[in-house]
Amino acid sequence: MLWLQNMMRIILLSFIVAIFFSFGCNGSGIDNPAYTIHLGAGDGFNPQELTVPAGSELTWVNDKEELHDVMVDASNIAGGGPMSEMDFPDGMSMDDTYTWTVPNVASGTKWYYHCHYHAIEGDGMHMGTGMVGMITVQ
Ligand SMILES: [Cu+2]
Repeated sequence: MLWLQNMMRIILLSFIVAIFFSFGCNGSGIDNPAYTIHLGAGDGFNPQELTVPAGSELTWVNDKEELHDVMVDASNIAGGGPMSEMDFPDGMSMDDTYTWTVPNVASGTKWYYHCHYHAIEGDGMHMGTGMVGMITVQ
């Protein structure tokens, strides 16, 4: 019954290999760095500028009673970007949180963004004025 023993060994080995790869290939989504940006603190975004690895999870939270939002500047060169209007069409109220995941793009990619209630947005290559912020990929 040597063939049976060998067969069992092969089945066991494939099982171990399958388990190994199911862990190894599932790297994304685990332990993505998380950052919190506060809205309204000092009449702006705090921190205003943030450099983060691709895949980071950014959460904006409104600490104040005033309505705010998070809008990528319309002329921003990199596509996508944070848009709290998707979740909060009437603005973010106190304690509302909006989360956006930084896509896997090249290091140095930037998103300029603003609060449309309290800022004039930038030209796509600079921050605007007022309540504005910037995300850079590490
Ligand atoms: Cu605002």
